[in-house]
Amino acid sequence: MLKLYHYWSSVCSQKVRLALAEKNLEFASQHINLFDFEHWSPDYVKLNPKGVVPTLEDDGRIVIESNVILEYLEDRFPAVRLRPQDPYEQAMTRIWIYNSEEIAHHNVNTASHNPRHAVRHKAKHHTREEMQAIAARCPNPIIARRFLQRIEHGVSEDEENQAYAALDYLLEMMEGALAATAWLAGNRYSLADIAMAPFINRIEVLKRPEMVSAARRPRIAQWWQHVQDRPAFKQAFSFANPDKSDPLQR
Ligand SMILES: N[C@@H](CCC(=O)N[C@@H](CS)C(=O)NCC(=O)O)C(=O)O
Repeated sequence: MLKLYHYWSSVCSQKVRLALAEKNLEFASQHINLFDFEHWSPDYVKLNPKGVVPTLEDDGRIVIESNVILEYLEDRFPAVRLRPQDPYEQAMTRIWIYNSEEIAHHNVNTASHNPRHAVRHKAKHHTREEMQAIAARCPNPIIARRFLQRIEHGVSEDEENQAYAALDYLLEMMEGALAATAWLAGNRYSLADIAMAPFINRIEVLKRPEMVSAARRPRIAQWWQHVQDRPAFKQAFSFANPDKSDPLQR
């Protein structure tokens, strides 16, 4: 039995939901509300000592890190293959999985703070002291420091600009890769596409959606349409926000 601990709009959770849907795998869903800080509760931290989502449980065995979960699902449930057979295409798959972690994730996270994360924190009406007490519960010193820094100062314009510059650079590489093949690692949809798709979805609702527009990056725009046309995409992204008080619903 598979169980996924995830948050509806978390890009890392969306990757895993995409792979589960492509592989037609059923799973029990445990929504972890990041803005009620459920990911720092003692019970959840026992599963995921980093205090982040997603976490996959497979018959009592725990796997963390979205990209590791993608690889795990591929090896454990190979009936629907999402890793190419060709060694070069496998290498390209690993590059895009790596890019999703090295470049996409933390820069999208930075760019998401002011328009998305801060808005939700504000809607919860915590006092500064309450937020500091919440940070003290975070098991991960890297995330706790970032959290404290952001509740005090937000994300500066300069940090945002740097994040967008990194994303622009990544998108340019992606546009280049899609000149050669229909999908990121070859002519078949793969874990490479799954690792990147949630970031394109997110960029569309941030401050510079033109970065992925058809006018600016026609190959990415076409690829993104093809991703969204997949039934598994529709299934994975139909997971609605259970928190109806959340000001954001995409
Ligand atoms: N490298 C990790 C990153 C996990 C991660 O940072 N997840 C985000 C959501 S996409 C999270 O839980 N953030 C909570 C926080 O920063 O407080 C993975 O890919 O699973």
